[in-house]
Amino acid sequence: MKVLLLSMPDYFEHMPPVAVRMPNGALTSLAGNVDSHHQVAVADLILRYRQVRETVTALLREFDPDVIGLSVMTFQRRTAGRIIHLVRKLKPGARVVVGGYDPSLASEAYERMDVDFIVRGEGEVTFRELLRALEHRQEFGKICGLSYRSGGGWISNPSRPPHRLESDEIRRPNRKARVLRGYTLLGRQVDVVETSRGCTFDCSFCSIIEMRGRNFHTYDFERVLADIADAQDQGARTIFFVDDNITLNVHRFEALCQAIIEAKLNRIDYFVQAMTSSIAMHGETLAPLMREAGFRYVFLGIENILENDLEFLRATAKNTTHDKLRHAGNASIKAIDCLHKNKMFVVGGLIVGNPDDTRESIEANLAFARRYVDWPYIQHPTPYPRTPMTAAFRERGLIMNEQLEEYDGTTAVVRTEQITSDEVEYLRWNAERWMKVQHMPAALRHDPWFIIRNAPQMLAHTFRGCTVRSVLGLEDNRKAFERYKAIRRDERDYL
Ligand code: B12
Ligand code: SF4
Repeated sequence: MKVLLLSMPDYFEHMPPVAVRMPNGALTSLAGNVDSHHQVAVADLILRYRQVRETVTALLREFDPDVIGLSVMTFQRRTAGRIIHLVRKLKPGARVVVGGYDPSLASEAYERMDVDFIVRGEGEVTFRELLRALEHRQEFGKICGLSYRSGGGWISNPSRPPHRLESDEIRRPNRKARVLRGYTLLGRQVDVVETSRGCTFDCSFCSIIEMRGRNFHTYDFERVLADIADAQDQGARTIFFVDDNITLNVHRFEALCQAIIEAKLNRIDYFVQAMTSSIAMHGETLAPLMREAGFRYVFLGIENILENDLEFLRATAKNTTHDKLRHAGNASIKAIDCLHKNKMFVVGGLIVGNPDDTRESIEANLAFARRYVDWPYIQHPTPYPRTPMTAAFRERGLIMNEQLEEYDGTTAVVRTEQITSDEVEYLRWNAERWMKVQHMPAALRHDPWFIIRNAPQMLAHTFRGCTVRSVLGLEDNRKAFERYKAIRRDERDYL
């Protein structure tokens, strides 16, 4: 069978396609795990975000797929709906399958859409079994993790337990299935690699626990190194580890750094997401190893610097450090210092606009970001399906916006008890633009040609809505903010 797998083109504020166009790791993993006689094409639509209709149309004509799979996050649901509509018009006989976080956690929404199958949770084995059943015209009833149409309704088979990632249960991704080119992270070809899945924490804003429960499973290093080498062979010079929480087992992470060094795969730039507590408590040994292994940017889940907010986000434990005397304290500054001393950059993940936030508490977090982090990744709490945080916001009547295409993390869709969502977003937007500019010289030193060629476009993205008058302070910044919001609204219309 011919299978076309698509990821959505929707991007968000901190990932402007001029600088960041990252592959979707799920699709190549699915492609690597179907039976080998199927022909699979993977198309990441972020690579053609301005020509989505044309690209999908051309792919359907040229490839003529029997099965079309879409990977969807919540803020991409509207775009997914439009692509499904297009696919149905152009290829009415093809089967449409959806998977990923949104179809898994809000499957009822997809039951109302024109799709044939919903794959809930991890997809490799479920999708493999689905293709077998389609090929041999078998029943779907025994395929765990699958929802399918039957008669006038839907049947949801029992969930599939999380994969343990042992031996060859999940084969390596098939990157050769990609049919579009142009992945980049600041001008260097980027790829994604997984070393583990899952997390045992339960932050209230995170979808991972509802998606797969609290567990942690790892791939062996032999597989991970082979996967990195494959990405490198395909041209990658930068690799993003997409693990949910690679720092959950620090000793394993240290050993992984060591293995990367020994395998001489340390000329690649690595990006990773990390917990502040792990870095703060183990940084003395871990951070030098990370540096030697090639880690360059570390996304730190700081979440918030105030205790009340951390409590609301259920992120206190992962942001607390203990010293030898068992004194506890916030781990953020210690973790940041440690990374800086070892010449790595900190992408500071903060969440502002929580229910009890005031203007002062938001300003305190923004001031922290200005002072300590190299690249701000500040978001607003976003009520994604079935997270505990969504229930808390709903109970308090603080969800102000139900337009899911705006649930991109940097659009404030909830208010606090004291300030409006618009005000929350304005405070972040106003501060964050200038923090991003501060990082330009460091980026210039690393990738001079890319920055010289693309700085105007990058600045134009960061400052969209602004005019010379607003930058010089001759016009109320709120007017620029209103223009930015209007531009952002238009950008979301991908087809
Ligand atoms: C790595 C990552 C990123 C990376 C890379 C994204 C990329 N291009 O792949 C970066 C940092 C860029 C990123 C950005 C964002 N992310 Co992100 N990200 C993740 C993370 C950590 C891992 C995802 C991953 O690659 N896993 C590995 C792959 C193999 O697994 P998987 O994606 O789950 O896919 C499996 C199944 O879902 C299923 N499946 C998936 N697609 C399909 C399709 C078909 C047809 C089938 C059959 C099955 C299937 O099968 C796959 C294999 O088992 C998750 C989870 C987490 N712990 O936070 C969040 C997560 C996916 N991100 C999320 C969000 C919201 C975002 C942002 C909007 C904002 C943000 N929080 O940063 C942006 C938007 C990006 C953009 N397009 O502009 C949310 C999604 C929530 C939701 N309900 O939609 C998550 C769950 C985090 C959270 N907040 O809880 N993200
Ligand atoms: S530590 Fe990270 S992956 Fe784990 S629950 Fe919290 S946000 Fe999600």
